[in-house]
This record gives sequence, C-alpha cells and structure tokens, in this order.
Amino acid sequence: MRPDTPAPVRLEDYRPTDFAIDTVSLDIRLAPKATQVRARLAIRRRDTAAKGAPLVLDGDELDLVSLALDGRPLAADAYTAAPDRLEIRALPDGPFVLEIETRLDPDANTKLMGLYRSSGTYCTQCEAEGFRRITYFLDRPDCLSVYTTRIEARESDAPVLLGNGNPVEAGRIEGTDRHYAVWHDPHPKPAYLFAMVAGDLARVSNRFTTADGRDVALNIYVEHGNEGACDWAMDSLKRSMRWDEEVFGRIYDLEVFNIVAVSDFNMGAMENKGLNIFNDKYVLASPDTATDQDYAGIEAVIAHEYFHNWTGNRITCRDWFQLCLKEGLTVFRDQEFSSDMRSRPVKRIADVRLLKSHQFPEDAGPLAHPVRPRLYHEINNFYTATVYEKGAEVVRMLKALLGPEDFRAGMDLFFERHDGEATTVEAFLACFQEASGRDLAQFSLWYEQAGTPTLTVDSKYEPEARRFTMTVRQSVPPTPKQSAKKPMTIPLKAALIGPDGTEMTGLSVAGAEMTGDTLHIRNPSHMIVFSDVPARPVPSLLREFSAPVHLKSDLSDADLLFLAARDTDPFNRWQALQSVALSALIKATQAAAGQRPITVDPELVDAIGASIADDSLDPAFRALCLQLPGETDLAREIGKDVDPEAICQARRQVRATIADRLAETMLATYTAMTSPGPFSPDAAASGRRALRNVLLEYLSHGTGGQDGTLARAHFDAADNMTDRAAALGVLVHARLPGHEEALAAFADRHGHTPLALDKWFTIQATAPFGDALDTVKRLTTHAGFSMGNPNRVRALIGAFATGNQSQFNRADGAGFDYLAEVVLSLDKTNPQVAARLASAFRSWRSLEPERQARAEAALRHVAAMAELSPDVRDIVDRCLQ
Ligand code: 0A1
Ligand code: ZN
Repeated sequence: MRPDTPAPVRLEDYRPTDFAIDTVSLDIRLAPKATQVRARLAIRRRDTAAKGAPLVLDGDELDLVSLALDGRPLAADAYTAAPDRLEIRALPDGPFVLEIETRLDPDANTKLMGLYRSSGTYCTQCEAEGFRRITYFLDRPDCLSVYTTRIEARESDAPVLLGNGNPVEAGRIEGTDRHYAVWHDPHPKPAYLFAMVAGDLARVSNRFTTADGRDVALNIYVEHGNEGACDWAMDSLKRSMRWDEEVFGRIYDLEVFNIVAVSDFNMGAMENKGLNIFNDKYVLASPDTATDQDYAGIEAVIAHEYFHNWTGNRITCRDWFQLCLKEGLTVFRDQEFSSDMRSRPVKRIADVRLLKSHQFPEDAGPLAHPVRPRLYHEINNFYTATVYEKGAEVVRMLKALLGPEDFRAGMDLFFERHDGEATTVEAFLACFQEASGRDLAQFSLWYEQAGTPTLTVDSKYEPEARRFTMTVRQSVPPTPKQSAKKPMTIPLKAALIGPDGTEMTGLSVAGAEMTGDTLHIRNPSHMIVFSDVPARPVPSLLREFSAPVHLKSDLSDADLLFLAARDTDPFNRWQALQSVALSALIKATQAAAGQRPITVDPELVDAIGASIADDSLDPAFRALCLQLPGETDLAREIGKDVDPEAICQARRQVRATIADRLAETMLATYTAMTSPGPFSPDAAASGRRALRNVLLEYLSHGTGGQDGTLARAHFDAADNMTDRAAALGVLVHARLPGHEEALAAFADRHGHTPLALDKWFTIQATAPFGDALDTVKRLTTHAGFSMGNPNRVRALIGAFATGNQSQFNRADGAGFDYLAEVVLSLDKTNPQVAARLASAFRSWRSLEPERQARAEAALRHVAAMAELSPDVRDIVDRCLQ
C-alpha cells in the first residue's frame, strides 16, 4: 500500500512497447507458502525503440530470487529490482532470453489477484494487472506472447493441473510425491489472459463438435460433491458455442475448453484462454439451491466468458482505456444470446431495468465517466456499469442505426481485419463505417461523453392538415471534467399508434432521417413532421429502449395507459405502465414526506389489474408489468434532496393499496400460476413462478395477507429455491407472523451451502426496518459468514449498502459510518472488494442536506486515512470531488 496517490494513467500518453516478448515459458512449482516461478522470456527490441533503452518490467509485491540473461546470471549493476519494478540495462541489440525466478506465497494472497488459494485450490486472476504478481513482465494488453506452462505440485494435494491452451505432456516426478503437466497455448495473448489451476477437483465432461467438424473436450471442474450441480452450466456452454457459430460465424479454436469454479473470486468470472475461471455462483445450480435468476445469470455469464474467446481474446484491447471494446461488445453478444434463448422483450426489460438502476445513477454522480475513459488512477475501478452495460447499449445503437445486414458486415470485417491484434475503439468503428458507408464521427461521441442524455419530445396533431409534428430536443448533462457537451447521434425507434391500437404505416416523414422504424436524431433540436395522418395518434417512442437516454415526453397519463394496453411493442407497453407508476410514486413520496395521505389513481390500478388478468400475455412479462419502479429509480427521478425513507414508505403504501384493490384478481391469478408439474428451469416455468411470486409479494403486503398464512404456506410448499427465497423475502420484508421460524428453517436447510445461505444474508440485510443495521452487524459473526469471501461480503454488506436504501441512508448516518469502517478494515486484505463497497456512496450528493452531511463526514473519515489502497483512495477521492 502506498500512502501517496500515484500519477494517473492517460490515454494520450499511450506508446507502444520498446520490446516484444514473443514467447513465455513458465515453470511453476507449487507449494502453499513458497511457490517457485521460473519465467523464460524470449524478448526482442522493436525497430521503433531507441537504441540502448532499458527494459522496464512491471511487478507487484514480488520477491526476486534470480535473474539470468542468455543463460548467464546478471551482474548486480546491470539491473535494479524492486517489488513493483525490474529495470535491466545493457541489453544486447538482438533477441535475448531473460530468465526470472520469483517466489510467491499463495496462502497469504488475500487480494485474490495473481496466484492464490481458494478452498485449497491454487488458482490465478490476472486481469487487469495480476500477472505482475506472478512474475516481472510487460503487463499490458498490447504485449502478446505465446505461452507454454509447466505446472508441478504434490499429486495428493493437486491431482488436477490445468493451464491455457492444449495439454501437451504430463507425468510423475520419479522418487517424489510430485507430478507435473505441460500446457501450450498457440494463440498469442496478453498476460491478463494467463491462467493456471491446481487442486483436488471433480470433473464433469462433455464434447462439442464444431461447425468445421472438430471435436472439442468440454470440462467443468468443481469441488467434490458439486458434480451434480453442473448440468445447467454445461448445457449453457454448448448452446453458447453453437449460437456463436450460427449468429456471428465464430468457431472455437482449441482442443479443450475448461471451466473451473472457485468459491473465492472478486468478480463474476474470467475469460482466460481455454481456461475460464468462475465464481462458483455462476456455475453451480440445482433447483434446491439456485433461483430462476441464478439460472439465467449462469446462462448469461457462461455465454459471456465463452464469447470473449473472440471478442477479447482473439481480438484484444490495445490498452485498458479500450476496455469497452471487449466488455461492451461481449455484453451485447451475451444479451442477444439470452434473448434468443428466452423471451426477447422480457430480456430487454430486464437489461433496461439493470441499466437504469445501476448505470444511470453512476452516470449522474461523481463516479460518472465516458464508456471509454481518458484517465484512470486504478483500472480495477473501471469494470463498471458504464463500460459494460452502457458499452453494450452503444453497440446495440450501432446495430439500430446501421441495420442488421451492415452491422453483421461490420462485425465480419472486424474479425477478419483485427484477428490476433490488440486494437482500439477507433479501429472497431472504422469497420462499421467501411461496411455501411456511413460517417460514424458523431456517433463516436457515445464513447467520449459521459452522462445520460435527455430527449425531450413535444407533439401536436393538426386534424385539418392531417399533420403530426414532434419536436425532439436533446441535451447531455455536464459530468466530472466534462462541462460542455456536443449533440449525439441518437437512434429513436418510434411508431404512431392510431386510436384503434394499430400502427400507422406508409406515412411520409420529414425533419430527420428515418431508416425502418428508426429516426436518426443528430441535432440539438429536430422538428419531425408526419403527413397524411388520418387521426390523432399516440406516439410510441424509444421502442425497445433504442438509446440509453432519459425520455421526457408530453404524453399524458391517459396516453401512456393507452400505450400500456395497446402498444404493439411489448417493451413500450411495459415502459408506459412504468412511467405512470413512477409519477404516482413520486406524488406518493411527496405526500409521505409532507405527512399527507397517500392515494393511488384508480386508472393505474385498473391498468395493473388488466395486465395481471391478460392470459394472452407471457406470465414473465406480466410479472415485470406488476413490479413497481424500485427505490433507486425513484431517487434518480427525484434527483435532489432525496429522502430514502419517504420513498420506501411511499412505495410500500402504494403497493399495499394496489394489493387491496386487486386482491381478488391477484389471488385468482396466483392460484392459476401454481406449477402444473415438476420443477424445470426453462423460461416458461420460471415466468409462471415470477408472476406467482410477485403476486405473493403484493398480497402479503395487503390487508388480507397480514396474518402471513399465504406466505407461510408458499414457503412450506416450495419445492425449489425460487419459491422458497421469494416467500422468505416476503415474510421478512413484510415482518409477517412466522418470519423468524422461516428464517430458522431456511438456515437449517441451507446452512452448509454457502451460495444458498447468501440469500438468507441478503434477505435480512435488505429488510427495510430500523434494526437492519444491527442485524447486519450481528450476522457478520455468523458461522457461515466470512469477510475473506467476496460473495459473503456482497451478500450481506453489499446488499445492505445498495439494496436497502432507507436503512443504509439512515438519517442518523449510522449506515454510512458502518460502511466506512468495513471499507477501511477490508481495504487491508482485499482492496478491490473494499473499493466496490465504497462506491455505494456514489449518490450521496443527491440526498437531503442532513443525510448529505453525514455521508460526507463518513467519506472524509475514510479519505483522511494515510494508509489507503489506490483502489479505495480513487473511489473516495472521486466521490468527494
Ligand atoms: N473480464 C471479466 C471480468 C473481470 C475483471 C477483473 C477481474 O479481476 C479483477 C476478474 C474478472 C469479465 O468480463 O467477465
Ligand atoms: Zn467480460
């Protein structure tokens, strides 16, 4: 840890390396406390490098044992070694071989970066800058090398030895209890994609035949006893491989594809070449322990990591500023995959909800940054919703503007032209520009300008002239270090819905380019005129959420409710109902804050009632229509002087009122959605559960559900985790009779399954009551909790800070003070996870003044510490800026 703040890294300072490392040969002799790593690097000076320039390699907490150049030990005055840097002078002009030996202590590695142990298994995490914790290296994504890895360990400790690429050799070491394996990866890659695993793991195997007829061995490695929970992950992998062939023409390129699930992991998963390492949360699934959401998450993350093989690995990033090049594009690809596997509108709604609840607040606060940032202090803090989710939206917009054919042609060109390269966003866009003949200069602002644009639409209909006019204005708000913004290219998918509910077709449009159903908004203001419009239409705007913007239109609640019932775009039916509910909730929040009675318009209640009862709609879609906008959605919309307790109270009361008015319809549909057969994780069955569970939530918050009978029966009858966790959530969050017994029963059943127990932690941490903070503190001493495991920390403390707005933002500041203490103590062992927790402060400036002052005091308390990691220092400094 460094007390000083290191200098920032800037995009404009990018320079290619002076040296290339063509091959890397690693010999890793594993031992829990003293692992020996011998790296043999074949290096050459690039033509562009200055003669005599020294070689400077990155390190991080490294212990150098020996160093040799072309087989001879280096003289002491030929190099300077520090834990974070190795400089070698007096190098030959021609190619040379550098041999470096380092010693590591995997057991002491609590940062979970580099080589560490998780439940006894040796594993690695090298993105973004973890390889430098294994050996000295040019640890940057534009240094591509061919790797050969020899791994050696005691056979009884680690019968399984895995590396990148294909296995080439394995054997016992005579006269010892050790064995070894050699792996070779023929595809040049950056160090962040290096991985190795060694441990006593169980294997689940399958095979895949590629479109060009090659046989690929598929293996999933898990802790013994978990073999039965890998079927869904394996099935998801095979479907991903087929889909990438069919939809993007991408074929797998090694003889094996290995996945390893580990229980201690900072993020979701990692796309190391041929050896994906996963947080076990995104591999293990059984009906008894995983919810439908977990199943969908596993499918998406397995696909995401697999898709990285082309978008990220075969074509990688030139520098970390280009992170969205692999992440935004790969999220777009996994979203499309899930849409094809499930219902497209339901998936789109889920993705937009995530974007609005995570990315929009980020874009509106002190941590806002462009999809492609230009400066960072700590790259680990840029694995954000903006880079991932907004990055995916940018690719989606590209497709909307270009159309599917030109988009595919652009992707094909990208794969063909840049295969084997480390490249940039500019190079990516150039492929689409060339394939489509469109100028994408203005579009590229999406990568440069932070902040969520606002689109304001005012419309009028002139019956005599049969003319419908929409004035569309755009503005992009100022964000940190970007005060003035330029107008963007915004794809606005739109249709006019006639009074009979059908889409008006064959209209002529002036005032903006329109391709298909997409208006190309480019100017600060457009006057868009539709002629020959026979009757007053209701415009259906931003269909499928065609751009990540705030849409402000002059549509009345009556117009929106018309769209909620009649729009031909299911996404916009959902969106229209949400918009009406959002205004109702804002009114209710104002009433709650002013201690006035909370009322709900009957029209909204009727519209919700209609969507519950409409059997022609997919139950999963109906479940989404029923879900009221969340507390963070309301806070975002309110924008300033936010009182999270008033929001929470208003939302609860509105839900209870709706439940009371619709109790009969709700109960009838609840009963109708009871599962007709044994559990299945498919989209249809999970949709029925989703609808039934959201109805349970309403009914239990209404007057009729207060005795807890329905929720307890739901809990007792549950034959799967989705229903059991939903019922427990309702019992605890509505504090119904029997909630304590249900908590005890759940803990009894799942106490020894950490991923299942995480749900128990989260449900309690997110209960919106004054004792939630005490509960969280108490649960940190529970036998199933550990500060050393990131999943446990996220399930309990992360859930409290991000999923319990009223209690984290308590008026007395105790929630803030607690988080600050946790951040400070966790920073000593795992700065990455500590920094993520600290980012829960990101919306503090939008709170009402008293809470604001308390949040600021907690942040300043953290910032005042001399010994902060760069990770936490970066987050708190930016939050306070
Ligand atoms: N590239 C991974 C995400 C990831 C990033 C950093 C990590 O360690 C600090 C781990 C994983 C993905 O997009 O799945
Ligand atoms: Zn990714």
